[in-house]
Amino acid sequence: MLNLSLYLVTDRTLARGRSTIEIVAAAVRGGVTCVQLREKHASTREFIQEARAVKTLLDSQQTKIPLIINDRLDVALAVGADGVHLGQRDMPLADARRLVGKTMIIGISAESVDDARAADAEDADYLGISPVYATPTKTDTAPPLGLDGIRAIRAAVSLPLVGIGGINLANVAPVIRAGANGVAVVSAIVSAACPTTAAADLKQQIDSFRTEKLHGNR
Ligand code: TZP
Ligand code: MG
Repeated sequence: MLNLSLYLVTDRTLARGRSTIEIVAAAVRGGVTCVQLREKHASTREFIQEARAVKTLLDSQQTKIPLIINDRLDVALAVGADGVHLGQRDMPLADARRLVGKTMIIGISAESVDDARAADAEDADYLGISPVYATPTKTDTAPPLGLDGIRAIRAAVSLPLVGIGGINLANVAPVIRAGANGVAVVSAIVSAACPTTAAADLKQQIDSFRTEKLHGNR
């Protein structure tokens, strides 16, 4: 079962000089349940090299943590990653699915209810709801969907939902309460003084709200 509760998305430019592998290792110690390697400026060769290194690290963990590659199905295939994450301007979901069938997890960024319905109809494995809050980390986003956007998408599809954009310890709880299965974060972990503590604190918040939901306390 895919656990998307705390989903790390990497960004080497926000890591304060630390390497991506260092950040991923620290975040894994803190309890992230999924890792997306996001490289916007690396050459294909560098991207593959880094993806292999992250895969080796994740494969050495006792608990299986899936590796998802941002944008590039070819890189995901080359390194035997668990999945690929595609935005609305990346390779169309139908083409990606035709190329890899059900052998790979395919996540899709949904910027609207229409995007969510379309990805659901074409058999996405999960949706990134993007962006939930305003964020300086990605500048070409649609306007923030907010908690109402999560509720609307939750009502429209039954796929697993991951909120992304501007999420941190102070605002994570309402995202889960609004119906997201998990949250994806960049700066809240990658730029933290201690990525392990940052991940552990977020995980604790998320798990406590997920448990509350399971027990019907709210
Ligand atoms: N996609 C939508 S918002 C975003 C991405 C990659 C950036 C999220 O970064 P942060 O630092 O968690 O706001
Ligand atoms: Mg993309």
